[in-house]
Amino acid sequence: MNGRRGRTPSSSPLASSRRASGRGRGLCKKAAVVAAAVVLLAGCGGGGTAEQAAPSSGPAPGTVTTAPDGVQEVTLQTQDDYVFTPDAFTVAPGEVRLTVVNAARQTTHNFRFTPGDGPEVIEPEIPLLAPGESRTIEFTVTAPGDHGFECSFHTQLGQFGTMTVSG
Ligand SMILES: [Cu+2]
Repeated sequence: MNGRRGRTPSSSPLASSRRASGRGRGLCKKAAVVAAAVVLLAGCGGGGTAEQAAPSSGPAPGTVTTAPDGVQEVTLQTQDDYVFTPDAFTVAPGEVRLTVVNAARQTTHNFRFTPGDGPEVIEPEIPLLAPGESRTIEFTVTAPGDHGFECSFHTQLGQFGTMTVSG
């Protein structure tokens, strides 16, 4: 829609809060400094793979696209329920960059490929995904077939999905 990516450091929410705090002038100089510091912290928190959830940016969840570096990219979302959105997607053999966005307000999830399920082992996982957080893993698949994935916290509640590697 607006074409902005969630990882852009100068995305609009930050920019607008910076403008708003600058308007306070003499009265709120201290507040403005504090606000700027908060913006800076928010801007560089978490390092490489953690970023603020931005469910409205980028393609719809589950849509597999190819990045400029040739890697397949797909984003899944979790919410305050026990469902992956979507719970199934298909990639071609090759490199995959998978992002899980936890759009929940209260529920912590995780993501892993179900051990022992699938034509080959995929080790990368997201051990913890707090509300509002998103994380990205990368892996390579070579063998066609279905890989089950899950949130290991909520398998009892049926939080499973399937990634198919096409032939
Ligand atoms: Cu979960």
